[in-house]
Amino acid sequence: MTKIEQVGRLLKKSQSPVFFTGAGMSKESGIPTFRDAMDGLWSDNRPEDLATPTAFHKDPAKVRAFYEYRRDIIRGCKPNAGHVAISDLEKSGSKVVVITQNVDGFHEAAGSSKVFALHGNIMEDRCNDGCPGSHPMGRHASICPMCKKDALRPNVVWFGESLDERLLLQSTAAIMTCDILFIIGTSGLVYPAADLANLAMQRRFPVIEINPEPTPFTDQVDIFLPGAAAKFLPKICRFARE
Ligand code: BJW
Repeated sequence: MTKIEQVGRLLKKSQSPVFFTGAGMSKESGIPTFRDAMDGLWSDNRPEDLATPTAFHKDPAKVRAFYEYRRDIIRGCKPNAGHVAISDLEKSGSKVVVITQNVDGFHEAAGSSKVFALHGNIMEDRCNDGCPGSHPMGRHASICPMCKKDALRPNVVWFGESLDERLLLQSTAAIMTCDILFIIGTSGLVYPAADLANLAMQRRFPVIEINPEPTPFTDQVDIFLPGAAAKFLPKICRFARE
C-alpha cells in the first residue's frame, strides 16, 4: 500500500479531521511563503521591519505599502486544488475543521465553513487605536471610519500582539477532540500557533504532515509526505470520499 492510500484510509475512517495549515498551503496558488530561502516574502525584508506594531508606529507608509503589495498578489490568485480538496471533503459529510495561520482567506473562498484564521485576514483593515470591528479594506485608505484618526492597519496579528483568545480556545478544543490531524505547509517556528500542533503530539490519533521540507514536527508525526500540499491533498481526499 502506498503512503497516500494509507493516509486516505485513515482519513476515510475519520469523523472529525483537523487541517492545520501554513503558508505552504497557498504556495501553488502563487502566494510566496514567509521563510522559503529563495522566494519567501521576507527574503529581502526582515519581519521585524514590517510585521510589528513598532514598525507600523515608526513608518506606517512603509508597512502599508508592504501590505498593499501582498494584497495585490492575493487579488491575482485563487484557492488551489488542495484548498478545494479539503472543502470537498466537508461537502461529502465529514466534520472538517481548518485551523490556519494564513491571512489570505483561501480556505473560506474554497468553501470550507469552519475555519479558525489565527493570524487574521489581510483583506480587511481595523483601527490600530482599538475601535471595534474590521472593515473590508479600501485601497490606500488609512482613516478609521469611527475615530477619524489616521490609524487603519491590516487586520492581521503582528509579532508581539496577542492572538484572539476565543479562536485559540476553539482551535485547542478542535485539536483535543479530533481523530486525525494534518499539519500542512508550516515551518512550525511561530508561536503560539506551533504549540497547537505540539499539543497534538501527546495524542492517540494519527498525525500526518505534508511539506516538501522536514520541520520540527517531522520526527514526531506518524506519516510524513514530502511534497506539495496541492499535489497530495486531492489524491488523499478523493480516496477518503470513495
Ligand atoms: C510547502 C510548500 C508546498 C513550501 N506545500 N508546504 C515561544 C518561543 C519563542 C518565541 C515566542 C514564543 N511565543 C511567542 C513568541 C514570540 C513570537 C514568535 O513566535 N516568534 C518566533 C518567530 C520566534 N510570537 C508572537 O509574537 C505572537 N504573539 C504572541 O505570542 O502574543 C503573546 C505576546 C504578546 C506580547 C509579548 C509577547 C508575547 C504573534 C505571532 C504572529 C505571527 N504573524 C505572522 C504575520 C501575519 C501577518 C502577515 O501575513 O503579514 O504570521 S508571522 C508569519 O509566520 C505569518 C505566518 O502565519 C506565520 C507562520 O509562518 P508559516 O505559515 O509557517 O510559513 P513559513 O514561511 O515559515 O513556512 C512555510 C512552510 O511551507 C515551509 O515549511 C515550507 O517548506 C513549506 N512549503 N512549499 C506544502 N507547496
